[in-house]
Amino acid sequence: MVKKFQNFVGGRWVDAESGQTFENRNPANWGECIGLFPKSGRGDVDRAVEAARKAFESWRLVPPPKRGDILKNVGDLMVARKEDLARQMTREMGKVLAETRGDVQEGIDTAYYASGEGRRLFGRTAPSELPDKFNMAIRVPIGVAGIVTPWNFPMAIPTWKIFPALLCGNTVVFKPASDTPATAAALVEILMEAGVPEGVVNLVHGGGGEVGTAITGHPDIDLVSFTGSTAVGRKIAEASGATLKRVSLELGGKNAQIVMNDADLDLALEGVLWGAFGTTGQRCTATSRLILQEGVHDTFLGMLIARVKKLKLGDGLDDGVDVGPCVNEGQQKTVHGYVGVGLEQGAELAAGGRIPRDGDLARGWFYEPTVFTGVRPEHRIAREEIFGPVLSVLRVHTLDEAVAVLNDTVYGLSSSIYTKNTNDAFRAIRDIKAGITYINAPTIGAEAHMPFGGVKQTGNGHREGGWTVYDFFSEWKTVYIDYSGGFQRAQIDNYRS
Ligand code: UN1
Repeated sequence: MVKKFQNFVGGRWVDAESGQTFENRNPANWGECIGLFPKSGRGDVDRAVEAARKAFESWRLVPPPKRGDILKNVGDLMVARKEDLARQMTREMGKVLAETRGDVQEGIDTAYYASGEGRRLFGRTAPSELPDKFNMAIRVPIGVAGIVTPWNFPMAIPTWKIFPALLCGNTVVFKPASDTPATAAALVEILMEAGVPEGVVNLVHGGGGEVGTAITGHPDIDLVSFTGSTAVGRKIAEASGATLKRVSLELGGKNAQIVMNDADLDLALEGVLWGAFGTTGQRCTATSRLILQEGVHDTFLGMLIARVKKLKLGDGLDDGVDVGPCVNEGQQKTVHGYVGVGLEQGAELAAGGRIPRDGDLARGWFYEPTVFTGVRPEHRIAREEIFGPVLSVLRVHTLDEAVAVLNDTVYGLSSSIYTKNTNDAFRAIRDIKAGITYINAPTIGAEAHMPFGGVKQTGNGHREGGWTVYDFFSEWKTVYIDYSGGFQRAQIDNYRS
C-alpha cells in the first residue's frame, strides 16, 4: 500500500478540495512510489490563508523569546530524527546520504540560530532632537508569509524561510516543490510537535501553476519568499507589482571557480569536483564554469578528467556513491539537451555526455558527470544555468581576464578563486560581481548564519540566512515618545532663530 499524505490547514490534516492526488517517486529507482500527495488548487490555498490570517492575531502577540523556545524544540526534534529525515530525502530527490544529512543539519543550524534570535531581534534607539522625547525603531510582524520552495534543498531552504518568518511573528502558508513533498510533511509534523499553535503553519501541496500562482497572487498574503528558477521569479515579481507584496527571490546562478597558475592544484581539484558534481550539479551555487589560467590549464584538466571518470554514479543510499540521479526525467532531458547544444556550438566533450543505460542505473534519471573543454564565453553552456552535472572549462591568461569572464553572466550568486597570492585574492574579492565569494574553497557550502543571496538576475536584493533574513520577515516601526508634557514641533521649535 502506498502511503497517502494530506495538506495541513488550520491545525488539521485534510485532503485537497479536488480529492485528487499526485505521486512522489524515487529518482534513483522510478518504480518505487514514496507516497500520494494532495493535488491542491486555489480553494485549498484560500482556506490555508484564512487559517493563517486568523492565527496571526494571536501569534503576533507571543513574545519572540517564547517563539524562539518553540524553535529550539524544533531543532532538538530534527537532531533526534536526522538520520530518518536524511534517508527519506535521498529516496525522494536522489542526492547522496552525506549530503542529505548536511541538508538536515543546515535546518538544525537555522533552528538554533532562530531560537537565539528570539532574545535578540534587536531594534535601535537614537536620540531625539527635542528635549524630553525618546526615539526608537522596533521590529514588528508583517502578517501571512507565502513560502514557495525548491526540491534541491528540501529541508534547508524551507527552514531558511519558515523559521525566521515564525520568529518574527508571521504565520505561514507553505508550498513545497512537488518533487519533495515528503520532507516538507515531516518538517510540518516536527513544527507541530514542537509546539507551534494551530493555523500558524499551513501546508498546501501541489504544482507551481496552481498552488504557487494562487499563493503569490493572493490578496491576503503579505509577503512571499521564493527560491527557484529565474523565469518563475520574474513572473512572481511582476505579479507582486500589482499587489505590492514584499517579495524575496533567490533565483539562478552560473557560478565559476577560477584556478590561478600559483594555486594548490590538489586543493582546487577537490573543490571543483565537489562544487560541480555534488548534488548532481543541482544547486543554485553549483560550479558550472571552471576558469583556468593558461599555465595550469592542461595539467589541471588532465587531473580533473581522470577523477571525473572515476566518480561513482548510483543510488544515494548506497555506500561509495559520489553522484546521485537528476531529480526527474525533465531535468535529465534538459541536461542532455545542453550537452547537444555544447557540441553543436563547438565545445569539446572531455568526459561524460551520456545517459547511462546499464544495470541499476537504467532504473533512474542518471546522467554521467560531464566536462566540456574549449568553451568560449559566448557559448550557451557558458551562459545559461543547466542545473545538472555539466562543467564548462574556459581558458584565460590573466587575473583581470579571469574575473571578466567570471562576471560575464546575467547571474551573480557564488564564485571562487584558488590562488596563493593574497593580493590577487583581495582584488578578486573587490572585482567579482557575486553575492558570495570563496577563497581557496568551492562555490558551494554556504553556512546558515551568514547572509546568502546574489546580485544581478540571481535575486532582487534580499538576503537569506544569518541576521539579514530578519530584515525581510519583519517591518520596522519607528516610535516617538514625547514625555515633555508640552507641544513640541520637530525641525521648528528647536531651530527658532
Ligand atoms: C541552493 O542551491 O539553492 O551553499 C542552496 C550551498 C548550500 C545551499 C545551496 N548550503 O551550496
